[in-house]
Amino acid sequence: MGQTLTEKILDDHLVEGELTPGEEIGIEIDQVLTQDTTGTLVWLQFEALDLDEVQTELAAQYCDHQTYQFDFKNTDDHRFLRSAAGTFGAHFSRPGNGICHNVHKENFAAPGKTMLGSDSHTPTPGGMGELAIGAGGLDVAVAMGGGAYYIDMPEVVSVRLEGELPEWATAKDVILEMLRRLSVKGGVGKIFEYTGPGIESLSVPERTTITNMGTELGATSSLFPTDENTKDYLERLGRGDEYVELQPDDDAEYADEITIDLSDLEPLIAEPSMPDNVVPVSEVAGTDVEQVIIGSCTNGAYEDILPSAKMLEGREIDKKTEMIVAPGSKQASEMLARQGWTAEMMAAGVNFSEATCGACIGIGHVPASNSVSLRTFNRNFEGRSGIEDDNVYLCSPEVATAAALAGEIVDPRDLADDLGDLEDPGFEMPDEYIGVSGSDLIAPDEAVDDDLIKGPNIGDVPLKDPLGADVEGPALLKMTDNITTDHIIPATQDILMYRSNIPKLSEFTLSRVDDSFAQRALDADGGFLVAGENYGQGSSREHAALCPMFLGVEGVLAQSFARIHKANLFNFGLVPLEIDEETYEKIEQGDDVEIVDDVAEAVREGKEEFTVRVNDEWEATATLDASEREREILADGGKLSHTKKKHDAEGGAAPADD
Ligand code: MIC
Ligand code: SF4
Repeated sequence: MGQTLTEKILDDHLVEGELTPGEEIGIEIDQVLTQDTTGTLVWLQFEALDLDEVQTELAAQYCDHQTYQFDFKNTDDHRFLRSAAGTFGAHFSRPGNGICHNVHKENFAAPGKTMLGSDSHTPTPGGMGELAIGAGGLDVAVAMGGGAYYIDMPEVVSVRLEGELPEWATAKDVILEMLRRLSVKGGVGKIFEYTGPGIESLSVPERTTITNMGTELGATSSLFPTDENTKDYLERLGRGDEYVELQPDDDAEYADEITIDLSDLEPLIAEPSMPDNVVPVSEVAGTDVEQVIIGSCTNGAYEDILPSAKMLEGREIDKKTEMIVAPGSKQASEMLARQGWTAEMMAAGVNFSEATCGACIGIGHVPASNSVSLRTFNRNFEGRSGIEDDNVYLCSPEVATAAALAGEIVDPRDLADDLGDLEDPGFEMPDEYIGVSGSDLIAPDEAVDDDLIKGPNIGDVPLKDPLGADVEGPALLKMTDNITTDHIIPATQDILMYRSNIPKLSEFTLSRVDDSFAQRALDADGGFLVAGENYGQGSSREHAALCPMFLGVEGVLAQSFARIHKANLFNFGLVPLEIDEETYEKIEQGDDVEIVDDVAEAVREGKEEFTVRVNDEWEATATLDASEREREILADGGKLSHTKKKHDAEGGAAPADD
């Protein structure tokens, strides 16, 4: 039987297991990516594991999320990251050089490689044939130390693209259409492999918009085959020699197939406050817009900003609308500036930001109260923009620019009809990517540090005791479906600056849901979180497991979990148990919950169904879906303790291997 492209790449990197969907596999990782808000823990854990040198072909540390450095804690984090990259052998991308996914794509991503990154949008280079997966920082630290990465073999689903995009429809509309059809949990346990004749009409930057936002489907990754377009893109980047042709076998078998006829697509938009609230733009036309932002790792590339610049040339944006452009990389900024487009956009009323994540997580450009903001980003979770009850819509650069011109949401096709001289700007790549001074990307052999520099806010990573026989406590908080990691540990500046200081950061745990939670959890000294479907979707931040652990939470009872978050719960020794809808409905916040068993022993012995006793009155069954490896990690109190234990047992000689 023929193989899918995903299977081919995984096969080349397989160190354990078989490629059977649902079975755990271990794979070798070629490249590692980390960024400033998850990277500090990555390196602190790398250090705690007594690892002393990066073992992967390549590792890159980016400083991109908080580059304004409002507080010395941010700057200390950046200095620590530079020192860690230098000490352990990773490339270092300076603050302001750009968003990790953009800079990685431009400089390092290559067909056929595997990559693990401590950011949920790590799958971005899937658009150029790299199989890239987002993970928690501890998994990334272990992979960087030469250990395998373990996941349940996903189902590989073919997304067959046919036809060509019509005028004013873009790659963003392809992924918005996927979200409209499948929802934010439609991709859990899946890798979407794009196939079919429609691929040919999409350039690599368009493909990476799709693979980037595949994360919003909950997918493990998204992947395109490589072809002349991939070769062409690499050549324009000056890396043509890295091209490898990669295609699935003709008789490859997929778990499922979805067909999208590109020619049927029209401009789409995700309404507040979930990326899958997708409707045609025309349905919300006429809504006043006070802010428009073009940028982020989804649509912040040079090729994404250029259409907007062309639409704005010789025009002015509406007087009551602010428009900001936040390029995804300094290279994009520099090219736009050298070609005169920056000036053109400024003349139209645009403000330029440095190349940063910034506004995507509420750092800068927070919308006004009760206003609508249109963004080309990938997430519009409630409050993420920095203000509660926000109204953030997600769309393509073309739709965003049309709104800036009109002062309200408008289908760009209608705006073009109204204006008479507005044409679809199309999608264009530069002949070659130029610019970016070398000093923004520091290679390991150019490192300026050989020792770690820790500021006063950079603390140790707390360890948990091994799992005990009795696991009981109150249901501390009952939550709904689709709780995001932005709910658990928000990423706004006031909180983000404590990412390297877990005791302080934990004070903010779930504050967006209930600001009395952290204190109540500490007082209870144990207990459970209760949630509906898809608990922990969104970011890869392991802080969303680590902080509840620090507060004493012992387990989560949820109808289902998002993939990365579930792995993070194991990594920090919290028991993730699945419950059915009836149990979820019945259990109340404040109820006393007890797992009836010697839990540590049962976990080690492979028990799957546990009895949960509530208020000593009623019982229900909860399921632990875990591999043998995850059970050992859980029972040892998390991956750090588990790996240290193994390391000690082996006489301290072996590198971490799981
Ligand atoms: C996000 O988009 O939510 C983030 C901020 O990039 C996170 C990483 C983080 O929390 O630091 C992600 O996507 O993993
Ligand atoms: Fe940065 Fe936003 Fe992309 Fe996350 S989604 S990496 S915050 S631009």
